[in-house]
Amino acid sequence: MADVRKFTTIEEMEADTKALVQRACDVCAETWQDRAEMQKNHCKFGETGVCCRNCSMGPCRITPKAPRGICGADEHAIAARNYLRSISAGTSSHSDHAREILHVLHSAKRDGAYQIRDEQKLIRLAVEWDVALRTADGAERDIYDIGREVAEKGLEEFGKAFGEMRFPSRAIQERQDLWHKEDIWPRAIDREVVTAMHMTHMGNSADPEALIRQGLRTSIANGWGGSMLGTEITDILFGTPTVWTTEGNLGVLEHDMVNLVVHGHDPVFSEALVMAAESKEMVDYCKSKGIKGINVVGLCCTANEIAMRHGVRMAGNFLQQENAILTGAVEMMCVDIQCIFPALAQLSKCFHTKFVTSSPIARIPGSDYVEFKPENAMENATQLVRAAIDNYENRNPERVWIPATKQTATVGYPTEQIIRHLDNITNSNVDELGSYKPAVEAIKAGVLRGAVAIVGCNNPRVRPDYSHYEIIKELLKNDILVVATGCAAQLATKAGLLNKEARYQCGDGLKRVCELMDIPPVLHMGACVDISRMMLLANGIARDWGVKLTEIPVVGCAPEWMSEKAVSIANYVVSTGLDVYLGIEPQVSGSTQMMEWITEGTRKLTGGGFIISTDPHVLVKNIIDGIEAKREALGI
Ligand code: NFS
Ligand code: SF4
Repeated sequence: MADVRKFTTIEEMEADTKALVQRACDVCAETWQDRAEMQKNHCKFGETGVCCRNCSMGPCRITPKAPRGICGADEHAIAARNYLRSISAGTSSHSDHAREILHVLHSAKRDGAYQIRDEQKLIRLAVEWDVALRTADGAERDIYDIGREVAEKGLEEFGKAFGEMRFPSRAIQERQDLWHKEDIWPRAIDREVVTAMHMTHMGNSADPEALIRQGLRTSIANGWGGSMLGTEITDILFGTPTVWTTEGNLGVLEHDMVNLVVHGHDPVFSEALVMAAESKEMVDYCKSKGIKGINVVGLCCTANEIAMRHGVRMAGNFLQQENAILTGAVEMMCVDIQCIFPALAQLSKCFHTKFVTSSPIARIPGSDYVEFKPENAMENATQLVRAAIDNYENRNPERVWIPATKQTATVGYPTEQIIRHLDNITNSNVDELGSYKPAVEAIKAGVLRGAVAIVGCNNPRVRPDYSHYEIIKELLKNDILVVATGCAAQLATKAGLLNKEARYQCGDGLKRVCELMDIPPVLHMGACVDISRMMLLANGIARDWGVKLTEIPVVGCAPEWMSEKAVSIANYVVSTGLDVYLGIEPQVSGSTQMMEWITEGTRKLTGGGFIISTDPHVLVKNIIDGIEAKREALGI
């Protein structure tokens, strides 16, 4: 008989949250649940995108009685400008993160804190970018010299004076031609963001089409630029992820160990902390205090990064960040950039938790600020780990409550790993090594109906994690493979859907594919910057199939998105020719023209568009219908 595992239900997760929030009341602390209540009845102008404060004649708000701002901008211009600014902010976040990592590669040394771990990947990139592998006299170049030159070329992508960006030429010819024809091939990352800010300044573009087009171009600068750089260079520095079995949810915190939570996005900081915590010096120091050990766990996308490279356990996703501190069992929370609640500073003061910020990009009042630089990485990290150990004695056992809930998860499926698993099932057919052809064959045969990339955040506008959960479960039943990143991947972890046993929840076709490939039905592809991996996956499937990207039964879905990064991501997925199903409405609904642009207009331009429903059951039905329609159009 099939061994059907027990998943962790949303209700069980909610029971833990409820108990933790109750503890916040006990110590007079406030949580996002309280603040969401206080913010209820959001401003309708902001919510629908028709408030403009781009100059000090305003703010101007559009109503039937006041249909234009003082300068004459209408609701379409205002909503489109606000939307483009969101895309730009999202593109900036992923890309600036990538820039930092490029600088780390540039400064990497054989005997330094950061080394080159994946030389093969570096060499492949060097070849792609015409970086010489040999010196003029034919000798092999030092891999660190190659690394430096690749880093310089990568940094040029941000601000080159002439020409266009490199990575979009990784896309299949049809996409490249389209990006050129529509004039949305980005020139340089910083340039597209600056152009977007310029276009939206008072007295410039008021034409939604022009603003949408710049939005697409800016988003490609992210997905086929900043994010792709972030992923590639992180792999080169820290190793391309491989499969690990790990655990997820707050039950990974330990009663008798020092709990150090790393939260944010940039793996440079968290990698150093993991290394420091594993060092003999710190392990011994911990023992000398009579403590069992140091337990480093991750939150949000940092968790995804280090889980895929070290098997480090994951404490949870975005709306659980306060819960971690509310357990009373966290000695230190170290954060770097993005998705960090400023509220953590106050909340941690209600417990013994030290809250440490580390980046000039994310300064938070009330935190301990220890600026983190690659030059002093290990020194800083060791000091922080020591301080966490020292703080253990301040833990008040009476204030500790760690929920028992956790699940095992198999993580770490970048494209390279997926290909490896596909190779396993092609047996002797050498021609098919290194290709997605077996996956294409499975889709053509209908064993697999298609694939959905489930990505994005949590958002208090909807029941946290519920939409992710309902949508994923339904897709699996319908033989649709799920690839996941970000906080969506964390939900899958907490639920138990990243366990290989979850195949028993799938339709017969998907179950068989999981058995043949020895994979879970939800593949963890990493952090949100790694959605660039998903673009390469879709691109590879279209290439090996010999069809257009718009034709394959592969789509994106962000059921609970909230950040501007997500707006940029959704746009680059659409630019890549794939439909995106959204569970939260973009804030442009005050403009009929903008609603038309994001759902239908972009489809005419790029072949992809948004399908929106705040009801997860409706949304998943739309996804399945969309996938079946693509199959029908292909005649399969
Ligand atoms: Ni993505 Fe990651 Fe989570 Fe959303 Fe934030 S952690 S980069 S933005 S909230 S998925
Ligand atoms: Fe008002 Fe125009 Fe200024 Fe915006 S740019 S605040 S619509 S006057």
